[in-house]
Amino acid sequence: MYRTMYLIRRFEERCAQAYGQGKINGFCHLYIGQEAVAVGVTEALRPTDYLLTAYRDHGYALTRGADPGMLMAELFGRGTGYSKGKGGSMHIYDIEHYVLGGYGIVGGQIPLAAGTAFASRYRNEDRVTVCFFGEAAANQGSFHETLNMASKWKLPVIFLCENNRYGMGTAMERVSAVPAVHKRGGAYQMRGELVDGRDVLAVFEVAKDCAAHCRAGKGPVLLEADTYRYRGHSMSDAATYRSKKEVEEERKADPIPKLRAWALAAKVAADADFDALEAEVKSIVDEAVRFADASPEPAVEEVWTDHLVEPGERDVPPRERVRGVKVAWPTHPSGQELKVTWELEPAGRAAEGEESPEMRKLS
Ligand SMILES: Cc1ncc(C[n+]2csc(CCOP(=O)(O)OP(=O)(O)O)c2C)c(N)n1
Ligand SMILES: [Mg+2]
Repeated sequence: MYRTMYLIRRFEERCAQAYGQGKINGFCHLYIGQEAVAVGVTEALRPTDYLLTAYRDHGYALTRGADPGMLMAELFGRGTGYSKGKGGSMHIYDIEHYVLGGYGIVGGQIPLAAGTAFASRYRNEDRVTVCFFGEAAANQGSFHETLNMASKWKLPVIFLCENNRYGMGTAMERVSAVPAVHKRGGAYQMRGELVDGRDVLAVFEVAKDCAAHCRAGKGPVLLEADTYRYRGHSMSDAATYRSKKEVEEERKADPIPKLRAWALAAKVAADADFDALEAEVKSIVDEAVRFADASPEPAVEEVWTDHLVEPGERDVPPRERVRGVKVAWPTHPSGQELKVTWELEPAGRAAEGEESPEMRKLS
């Protein structure tokens, strides 16, 4: 977990540098400070569980094992990137690792997550979907509409709200009638939980429990992680809406040194182990930047490709295209093999449904 959090941090520090050098264009949102959330959750899930997120998305792909060089190349707009440089920072997509984007529309990924969860139930696949979004997205209509249907259909989704306290420059308390997002689960008879998003081990434990809840057919969970981003909203934000002192205070709870201190105190690792890990990660990130720098721009003709996929057309796995390695590609049962055993609860019975503890607390 330390290695992955450190990898995200180093990778994104190099993104900031590359942005300043004009190698990354357009929007670029950094995840620095929030690493414990992606890492704790990913460790608690299976590698074949679906993952969707917003535009602050580089770190999730790294937690799933995406190729750092191809990821950096995508940000640099190079042809060796995951989407041949056509997606860029906000639209990271790595289907080999079940990372289904990267979305720039706030809250846009939330209904899509209900769709993937519906698909896995329909196909009788034992898969959980985890959908990450910010606290500002929880004020979007798509959030409420999706929670309603996901709860009604008992879809296996973890709705994971990363509450970093700001939506661009707006503090959550200024625009929310219910700033504690996890409490909103009660409105939809849904389990709601709050976790310290700076503590990777706490995130891991609660996410494991939430995934078990979903796999047991008990329906979705709304999990809120209390976290903070140390950088501006995007690379072009000077973050004047919050004080330096506030950021300094928050940095004292940085999840990376926190895990190191815990491991040293528990004597499960020594300083030398961390130093070796950090050196290894630094060389991986150096190599990623070298690879992206040396990669060609996509050919002009690429403007006309990949817009539509014909039925049955084979997609070339990105790592196969770029690295020439054989890639295990997700497959799904065909229509013939579908055996749908899941029945939707008749509408009339909803009123008899048992009240969730959250609902009881609120009423
Ligand atoms: C539908 C929509 N409205 C507005 C925007 C502009 N916008 C981009 S990010 C953002 C703030 C989102 O904040 P939050 O959901 O808390 O995520 P965070 O950036 O903090 O990770 C806004 C309003 C957008 N991209 N899409
Ligand atoms: Mg936010």
